Amino acid sequence: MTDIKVIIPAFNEADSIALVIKGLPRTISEVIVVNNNSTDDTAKNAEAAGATVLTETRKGYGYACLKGLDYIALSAKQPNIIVFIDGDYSDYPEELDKVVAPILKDNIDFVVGARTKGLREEGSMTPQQVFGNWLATFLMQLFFGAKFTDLGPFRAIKYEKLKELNMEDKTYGWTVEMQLKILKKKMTYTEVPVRYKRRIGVSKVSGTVKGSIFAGIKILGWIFKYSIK
Ligand SMILES: Nc1nc2c(ncn2[C@@H]2O[C@H](COP(=O)(O)OP(=O)(O)O)[C@@H](O)[C@H]2O)c(=O)[nH]1
Ligand SMILES: [Mg+2]
Repeated sequence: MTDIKVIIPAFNEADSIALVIKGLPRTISEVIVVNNNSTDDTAKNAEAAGATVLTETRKGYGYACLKGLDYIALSAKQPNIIVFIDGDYSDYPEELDKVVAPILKDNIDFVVGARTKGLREEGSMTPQQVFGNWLATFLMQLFFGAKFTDLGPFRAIKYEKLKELNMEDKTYGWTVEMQLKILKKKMTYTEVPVRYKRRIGVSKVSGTVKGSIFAGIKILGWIFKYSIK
């Protein structure tokens, strides 16, 4: 039986976190919510919905994901697959089966849920987010011949492969770092189109000027770092 664990980084997602957890297929062995200094009921609601709740006090998306991985490394039973999904209910958690399917059926190492234009709700991604994703994936194609079209947060990877990546980004470079390392290590990957809707609650990243600029710099920084290697 394939063991799948889900990691959800969450910062003030009290109104959406339970919907994400409950929307995931029942076949998941553990849902791990990494609460990052939330000042609302994120932790309480996640626990009530059946998730394992971890606390990471250092602020940052990457810090939260790394905390989840540290926890898994120490747990009794290691999973075969790790899925990442955001806590804001923008993704459709029930699409998890679709996202992991290429790993299960075709033995692919890594899958990105791509928020394809026709499938995402209008306004679910900000213009700067659409542009940033386009630019990042365009540069990855130019420099590395990559076939990604998105840096979407909803993604699945074989646990053994993820360990080999030695992930280190502490903030919003997390998604692009993973994709660049997949390319560098010549692991196999694919994308599946996923739906995407307007989030519940307020955006912490792309909906803020600071978040957008910071994320943009981090993402481009990773790409240029790899392009000169
Ligand atoms: N752990 C952690 N998660 C964060 C932080 N900022 C945002 N998130 C989470 O990361 C996900 C994406 O953030 P979001 O605000 O939706 O960004 P957007 O999709 O670009 O608008 C959500 O699940 C947030 O709760 C943070 O500093 N730490
Ligand atoms: Mg979001």
